[in-house]
Amino acid sequence: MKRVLSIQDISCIGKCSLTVALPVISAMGIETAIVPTAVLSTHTQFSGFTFKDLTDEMEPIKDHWVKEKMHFDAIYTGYLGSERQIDIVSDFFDTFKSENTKIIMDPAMADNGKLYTGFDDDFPLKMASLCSKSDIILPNISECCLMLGEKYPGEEADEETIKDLLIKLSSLGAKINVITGVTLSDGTLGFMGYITETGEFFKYGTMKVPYKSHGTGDVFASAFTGAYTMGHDIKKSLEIAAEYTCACINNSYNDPDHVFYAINFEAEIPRLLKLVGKI
Ligand code: PXL
Repeated sequence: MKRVLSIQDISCIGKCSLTVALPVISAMGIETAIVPTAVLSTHTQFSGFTFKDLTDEMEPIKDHWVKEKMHFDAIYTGYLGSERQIDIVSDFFDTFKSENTKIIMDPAMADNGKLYTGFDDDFPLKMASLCSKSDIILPNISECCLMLGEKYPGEEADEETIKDLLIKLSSLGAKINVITGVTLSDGTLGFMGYITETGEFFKYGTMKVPYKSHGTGDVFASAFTGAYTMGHDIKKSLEIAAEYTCACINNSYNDPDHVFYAINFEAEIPRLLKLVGKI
């Protein structure tokens, strides 16, 4: 069985980070090991959330796994709670990266041009420094601009603007650069990508559902990580992730009982399994 390591927080209520990565990647038949970086009562879009930092546990966990000779087919990072955690994650990459370990980074920290509560202005630059160790990075438009120190062009930025950002993003050193949450010229919502080595652009869009919620990037990155680890190629894995995320958003949109803080990712897991060819 393939084994993925996911390093991000546990938001006890929030349907994001590890409470998405664990069920989604496990459902695809992949062992999902975790390093929880913090425990929050909810994600940070609620007010009054609690936050227990787990940074001090990260290195002892790593040291134990070195003794156990653990191997990971992929390491997938999401929300990280502090600059020190970024340094420790960098050590995890150095320690566990082997020839066939893919490093997937979702620099989850911002939306609508603004950093999430709790981060200071230097944080995106620190996150940017981790990109050079990644095979693929998956920022949204806000995260991309903050890491580059570029002006935020808004959620409706056109394809030329996104291409320009992708070229700049590639200078951070990742092999494949993908910006999510992009409105394409045909009115669909999807992603645009750029392969650093070849200079090739690619893109894919799905129906734009008029519904905005939280944790969509986490659903996308988890589905991508699972599909890619299963052996689908990068573009196909990104397309599967886009189709699944769109279905989850649409499910919430059509569900009068949907919660405000996340999307109905659970309801569409059977569709994801069909998309990856598991059922
Ligand atoms: O990527 C979403 C996310 C993950 N983790 C925490 C968050 C958020 C979004 O707000 O607050 C703690």
